[in-house]
Amino acid sequence: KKDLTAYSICSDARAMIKKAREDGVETVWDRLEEQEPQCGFCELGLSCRNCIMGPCRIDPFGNGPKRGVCGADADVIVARNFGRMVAAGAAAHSDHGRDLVETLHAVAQGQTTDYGVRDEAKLRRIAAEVGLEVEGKDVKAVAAALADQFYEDYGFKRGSMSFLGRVPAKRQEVWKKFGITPRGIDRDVVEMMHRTHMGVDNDAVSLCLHAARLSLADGWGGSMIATELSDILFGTPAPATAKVNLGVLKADHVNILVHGHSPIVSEMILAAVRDPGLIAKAKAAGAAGINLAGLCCTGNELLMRQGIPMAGNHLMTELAIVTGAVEVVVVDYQCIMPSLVTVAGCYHSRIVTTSPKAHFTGATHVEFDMHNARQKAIEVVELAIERFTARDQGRVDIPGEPVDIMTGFSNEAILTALGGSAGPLLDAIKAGQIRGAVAVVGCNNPKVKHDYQNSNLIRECIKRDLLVLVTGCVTVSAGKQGLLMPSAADLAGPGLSAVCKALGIPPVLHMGSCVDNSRIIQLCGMLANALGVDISDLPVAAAAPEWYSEKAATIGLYAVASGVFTVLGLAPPILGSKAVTDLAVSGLEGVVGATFAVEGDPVKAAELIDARVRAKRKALGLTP
Ligand code: SF4
Ligand code: WCC
Ligand code: FE2
Repeated sequence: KKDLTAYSICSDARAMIKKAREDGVETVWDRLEEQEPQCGFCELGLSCRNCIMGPCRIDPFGNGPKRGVCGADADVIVARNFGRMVAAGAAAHSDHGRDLVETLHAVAQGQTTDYGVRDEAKLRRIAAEVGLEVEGKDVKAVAAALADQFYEDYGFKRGSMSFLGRVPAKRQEVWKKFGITPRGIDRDVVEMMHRTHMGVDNDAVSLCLHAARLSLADGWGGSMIATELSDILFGTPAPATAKVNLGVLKADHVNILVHGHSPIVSEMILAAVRDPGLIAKAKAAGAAGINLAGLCCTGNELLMRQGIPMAGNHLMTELAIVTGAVEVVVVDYQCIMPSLVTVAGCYHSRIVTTSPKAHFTGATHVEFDMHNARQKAIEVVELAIERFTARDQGRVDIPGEPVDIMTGFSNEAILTALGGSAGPLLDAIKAGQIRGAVAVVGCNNPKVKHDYQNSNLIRECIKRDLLVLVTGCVTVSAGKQGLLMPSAADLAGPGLSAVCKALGIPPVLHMGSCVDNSRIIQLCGMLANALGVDISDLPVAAAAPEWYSEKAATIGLYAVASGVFTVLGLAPPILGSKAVTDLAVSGLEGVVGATFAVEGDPVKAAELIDARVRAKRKALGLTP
């Protein structure tokens, strides 16, 4: 076995990997080792299972087959595989968005009392923005009209998707020129499945352009709808402080973790843990109270809006259970390792699944819908209290002390902090105090040392006076290192540091969950509009240093297709095709004004980002 320091930079992670070994619990790292060496054909994108004349694979060294049974070459196979990957990511985000549209619809029709509109002002603002009549209408009527309008974004009934008005005119021209304006979320995802069936789209460039289009249907469509409706239903985030790392678990409390993505479930669990009757029951069972903490993106949703602490990110999900202190992990969908059921089985813990779309063999299924959510959440908390009585305190080990973080930076909150408009941010950028902005987002991946690339890239960026925006699992990577507090301004370059100290904000702003990358792309649109330029002219960049998921591939592609240079810490499975690789790392510059780069070293990645920022600043007539 490798030394513990090889796995993670976090002391809480290392302590729990050690405990997992002692307790005989298998983790993600053990299974990665068992899989190695992983398939080289698949890694390069050169294997195809799209029909049963196959499976086929192309020899990357040129000695074996150059074509699949149908005649598809390396370029077509790689492009098709990548296209399906992007489609799956868009489907995940957007189907999550659909659940929020259905919830808003149910609220509007009076079909649920469990949910309601918490931010009516935002509801009215968004409805007006997308062209609906709001004057003189009551909240339910506006909600009904907005839900109907968003339903149409999933199909292809109207000419244009609701939020394309947020896209700067110059960017819209680029999309029109290359035929990549998204038309409808479901339509563009389905079309990729169609195109990648045997014998349909057999040109790598054509496939990649459609992948770009469907990613835009996610970024400016499904994800954006998920973000905006979550704010309307659960409140628009505002700055607050909270805590992070496994130390947020409490040895004397009933501990419940929420994991997955949608606030529809986690918000109901939050309401239930605050129920005085249930708290009394927990006390009667011998606990000091009920403690709720988050994992992954639904954790981010509760953190952003409610200040609920974060126990960890993707690679911490198994390890959180290894503490022996977790009664129940409530999950909905996405990024939930099926191994959690096995890990829970080694302790007294239970995995509770809640979505009809996401069953896990061996888990306890408590299905949530719009009409029963509050009641089901109470049942889950009761199960957790019952489990507490089965906990073996002798096996409990909660490592470390929680670290303080600042959260809640929605675009609304950022503009408020700046005094109402993007003007002061633009002034700071023009003056070179803030040289640019970098979104550092995405996951963990056991192929790289946990949190190392995420947190070190952030350090390198802020040193260079680049404001950093984080979402998803990077939030926890940054938070545990103290980078989400105003005191981290001391680690920033002199310009950024001064701005942060004047405003009392951290140099790294937490903007939410993965679907909330839509906030960042919207902010880019606002900055570009304020300057009268395209997004690709801005001194901005994005990075996903430790990404693992199909969703992250989709986010990366919509960032690039929106004009944002994007650095990936691990290569996507496209290297088997020179044509697709060349397009990704250079050819796209001439199409959408941005490319991907692949760089796993955080210092080198920061240098690539810095070079982009310099070039863009120079082109805008600013000091580099
Ligand atoms: Fe092989 Fe072509 Fe079928 Fe893919 S689509 S499995 S390359 S025959
Ligand atoms: Ni978003 Fe990546 Fe976390 Fe899952 S929760 S692991 S996609 S960053
Ligand atoms: Fe996520």
